[in-house]
Amino acid sequence: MSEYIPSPREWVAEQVKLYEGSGGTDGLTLRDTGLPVIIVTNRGRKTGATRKTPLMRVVDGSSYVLVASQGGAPKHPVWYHNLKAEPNVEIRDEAEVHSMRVREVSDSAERQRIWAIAVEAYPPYQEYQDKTDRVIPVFVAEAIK
Ligand code: F42
Repeated sequence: MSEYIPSPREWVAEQVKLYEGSGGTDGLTLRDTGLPVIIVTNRGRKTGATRKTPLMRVVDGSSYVLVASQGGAPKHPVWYHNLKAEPNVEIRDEAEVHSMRVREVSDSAERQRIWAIAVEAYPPYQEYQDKTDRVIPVFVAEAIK
């Protein structure tokens, strides 16, 4: 296992600590929204270190949908580039951990369908898209067969 480097954002690092430290029984939701969160464990594309990124839990059948919204910021989050470089990840959903591979959704019809699912799960995604010039990237994570 490579070294784990926590997020420099304290509230994010705290959520990971609580969620993972409890084995997926505590810290499961985003702040005061009550909406569920997953933890994506991935590799840093430059450091090779283990990174852990909490994201909203968006499900499409047995796949997870990962939305690189970063609150509608002008730039993609760093984890977007990490996932493009190394698509094999682990996803913790409460007490379950799945080995998965992500792919960015590029087909526009597929993106439209997936985007609607994401916004239903977490409505602020639409506000984030409306306030930024970039097209917010969306990944689908599927179990490694
Ligand atoms: N972010 C989202 O984009 N979407 C969500 O649905 C979402 C939900 C969510 C729920 C709970 C929660 O606690 C956080 C949530 N976030 C969500 C925030 C998310 O977890 C990330 O914090 C946010 O998206 C920002 O991601 P980021 O990867 O840009 O993080 C920054 C702050 C960061 O960690 N930067 C590191 C640093 O040191 O500056 C870089 C870490 C890194 O990956 N480095 C790479 C390496 O090799 O190790 C190299 C980077 C490079 O330069 O290529």
